[in-house]
Amino acid sequence: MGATGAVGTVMLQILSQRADVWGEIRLVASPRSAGRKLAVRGEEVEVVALTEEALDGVDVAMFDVPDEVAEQWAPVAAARGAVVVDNSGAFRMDPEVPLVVPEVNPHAVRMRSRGIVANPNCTTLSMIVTLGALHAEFGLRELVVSSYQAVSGAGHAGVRTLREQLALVAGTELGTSPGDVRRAVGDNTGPFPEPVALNVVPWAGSLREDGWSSEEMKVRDETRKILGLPALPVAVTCVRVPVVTAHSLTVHARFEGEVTVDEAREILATAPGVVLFDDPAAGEFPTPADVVGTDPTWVGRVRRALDDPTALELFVCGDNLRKGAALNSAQIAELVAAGS
Ligand code: 2RA
Repeated sequence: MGATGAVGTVMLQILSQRADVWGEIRLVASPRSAGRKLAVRGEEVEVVALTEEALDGVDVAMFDVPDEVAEQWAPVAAARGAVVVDNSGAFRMDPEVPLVVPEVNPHAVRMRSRGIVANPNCTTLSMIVTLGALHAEFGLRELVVSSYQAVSGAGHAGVRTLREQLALVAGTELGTSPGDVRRAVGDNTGPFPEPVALNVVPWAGSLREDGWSSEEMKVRDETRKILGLPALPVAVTCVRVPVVTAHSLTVHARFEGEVTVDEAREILATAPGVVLFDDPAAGEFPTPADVVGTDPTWVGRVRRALDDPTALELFVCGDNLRKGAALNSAQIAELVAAGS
């Protein structure tokens, strides 16, 4: 469901690249996109509109649709016998719906009494595999993170907006006086509250209580649920940056006892789904421009906190459309298909 969206498009590539455990793959989208033909597993498949009949005979339904569509249709799909893997925010905090990251809490996939398994938000997913590996060894006690989120997190509209704004500012002297970028891009801020070209925007999502954004609340709540730490202190600031794809985060993680960088590096070097890329003396650390299009979470800048021997500082970077969305959904679906 949502085959033509930004995540759906990547999902078709991922389903075409991974071991093919699927029989029929049915592509479903809004009536507006019905009739389009899209390639998956080397075949052209016609997109059909989302109806009850489109769900007939489906074993696993991967949803990447807005919250309100998932809220309405995921229970319909589950009632017709499908296990739903949902990438919306509609069910993530439902106690009867597991929130699963296969490298971190694969066992949770079985606890799906509603027939729905939730896929975390891309910002949480971009750091949680790294954090899960460190938590398993050291016992996480507190987290402070800032995100540097790519515009594709806001879908095709986000990417279009950045490209249009870049075209308006490229080759100019803009960015040197207050408001000059804003005047150049006009009202064309798309899904973002401020210009994103030549800028950073300390906002993602919608307004929640006391000035927090929905995105910040998701990172906190989802991290707690996935790691099974319901009282974990988490402080988050989410920021949008002029990057097309791949979210990055700075992470300050405090653990139960003293930690060393050597131990942390050993854990990260062997953790499934993580690549340690950390040699600042050689200019080596992950950046979105290098990790985009890849599957792992990349981690670098591993340091022990200067003022706290129980804390580590990290920089993590991952493709928000792959591990941050479609790949994690596909991995969950594969666990279900394998009998979990
Ligand atoms: C964003 N995390 O980057 C959101 C999308 N799920 O906007």
